Amino acid sequence: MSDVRVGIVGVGVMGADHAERVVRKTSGARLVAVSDADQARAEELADRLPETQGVGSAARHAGGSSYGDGIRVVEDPLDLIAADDVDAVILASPGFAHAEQLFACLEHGKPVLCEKPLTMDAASALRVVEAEHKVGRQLIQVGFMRRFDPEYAALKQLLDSGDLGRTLLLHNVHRNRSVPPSFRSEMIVRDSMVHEVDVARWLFGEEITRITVYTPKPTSLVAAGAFDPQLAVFELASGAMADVEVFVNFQVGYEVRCEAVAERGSATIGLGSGVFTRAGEHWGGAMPADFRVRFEQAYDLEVQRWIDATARGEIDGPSAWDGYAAAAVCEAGIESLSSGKPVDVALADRSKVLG
Ligand code: ISE
Repeated sequence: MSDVRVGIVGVGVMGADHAERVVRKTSGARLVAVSDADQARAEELADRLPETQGVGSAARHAGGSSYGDGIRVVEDPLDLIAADDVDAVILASPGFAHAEQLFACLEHGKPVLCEKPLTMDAASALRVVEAEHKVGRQLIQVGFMRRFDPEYAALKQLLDSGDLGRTLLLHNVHRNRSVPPSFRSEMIVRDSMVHEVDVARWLFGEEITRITVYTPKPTSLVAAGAFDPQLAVFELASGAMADVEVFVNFQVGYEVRCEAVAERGSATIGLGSGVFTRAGEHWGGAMPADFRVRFEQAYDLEVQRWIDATARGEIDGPSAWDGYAAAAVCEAGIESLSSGKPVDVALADRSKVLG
C-alpha cells in the first residue's frame, strides 16, 4: 500500500514537531510539502529534514532508499491544500487561519488533522461542522492529543468500567513554564484551558452547560493586566463538575494533572512518577520542559492513528463536533473571564445539525 502523502500548514513549534514526527516516526506516511507565513522558516525546515523518510513506510520497504524528491515549500497554504500530491493535511497554523483552511480541505476532500482551537469562535466552528456534514464523511480530526496519552486513556478506561461507581468530580491542574507576552488572557482560555474542556467532555461523556472563570491574584511575573493564573469551574449536563487551575507562567516546568473523584474512589494521573533519583543534595524526578516532552507519546499515537485511519478513509479521534463544542465552551469562558459571572454555554442541538 502506498504512503499517505502529508502536507503541513504552519511550521512553528507544533507544526515543526509534527513534521519531524511524520518524517522520522510515522509509518505509512510521507511528508511532501510544508507552508508557513514565514517562508524562510518553512525552507529551513524542509532543508533540515532527511530525504529518507518513515518507519516501515514505503521508503523502508524499498530498502530505506530516498524518494529522491525533497519536501516542497509552498507559499500559499491554499495551494498546498489543493495540491494533487497532498493526500492529507496537518493544520498547525494559528487558530485565526483555521476556518478558511478547513473549508479548503473540505472543498478538496482532504482529510485534516487540525490543531486546536478548531476555529476562533463557536459560530465559525459550527459552520465547519455543517460544511463537513454536507460533504457526507468525516474529514476533520481535532488535535486534542490528551485523549491519546496512555495515562489519560487508562483513566478513561477505569472510569468507563464503572469499578469506582459514577464519576462526580474532576480536579485539574495545567501549568506551563512560560508563554510569550503575546499570549493574552483570552488565549489562556482558548488555547490552554480548551484541553481541560475537551478532557471533561470526554471523560464524563457529556456536554458542559455552564462555565465560570475566576481570576485570582495574578502573578507579578507577567505584564500588568494579564489574568494568570485562572481558575475555572465547568458544570456538566448531569450536574457533575470539573475545576481547573491554568497557570501559564508558572516558571518551573510543565505540569498537567487530573484527579477524578467517583462514588467509590478516586484516580489521579500526571503525578510524573517516572524515574525518581536521590543524588547530590536533591531527591525526586524531572519535570518536563513543555507539552512536546510531556505528551510526546500522545502526539506520536495521535498522528500514527490518524494516518492509519486516513488510509482507511476514516478519522480516529476527536471530531469536528468536539472542536465546535469546545469552541462554544471557550467562548462562554471568555465572556465569564470579563464579567466574572457564570455563563451558560450556547450549543446547537447535535441531532439537528448532524441529523
Ligand atoms: C499549547 O498550545 C498547548 O496546546 C499545550 O498543550 C498547552 O499546555 C499550552 O498552554 C498551549 O499554549
